[in-house]
Amino acid sequence: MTTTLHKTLIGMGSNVGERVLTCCAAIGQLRNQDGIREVRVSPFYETAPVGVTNQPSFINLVLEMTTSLTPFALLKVLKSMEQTLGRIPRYRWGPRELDLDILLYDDKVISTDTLTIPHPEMHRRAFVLVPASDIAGDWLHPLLKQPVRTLLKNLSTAGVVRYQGSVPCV
Ligand code: PH2
Ligand code: MG
Ligand code: MG
Repeated sequence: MTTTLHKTLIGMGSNVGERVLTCCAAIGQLRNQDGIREVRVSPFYETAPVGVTNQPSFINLVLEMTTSLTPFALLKVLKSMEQTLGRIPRYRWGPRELDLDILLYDDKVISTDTLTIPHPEMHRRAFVLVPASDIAGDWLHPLLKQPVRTLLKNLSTAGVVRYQGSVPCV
């Protein structure tokens, strides 16, 4: 049987607990996940909180992966991984142990209550576009029709710096 493989870009963030270790654990689990392969990992960044600004700074990175999962099956896997790795439900844009968002999935456009692709905020967020440009700069945003690296040129990258500590994965 043949399987159709898709390319997807995932955003990862953490600002509670052992941020780097949690991200590394998530990367390890994704590499072992049925239906996911070829996980490419961006550099890790330390980023100032956006939206709700009185919370700790984040670790942010992105992953480019190949998957046989549909967008909704992938969403289910990511949400369950957030829980397994200790995410406690809080308010919107608040602190979180682990956040895994589907940013792009092939050139698909999806708009439902539970899932919106492309991620509706990605083109406004330097903490997404800086790591995304590192590993997927050519990827065309299917609505804005511009590559990720061009979208980044419209943004300030203040508050997004390479993480200086050690990263015990990748
Ligand atoms: N995620 C948010 C809100 N604000 N700020 C940074 N720096 N990094 C994030 O991942 C982040 C945020 C909600 O998803
Ligand atoms: Mg998010
Ligand atoms: Mg999320």
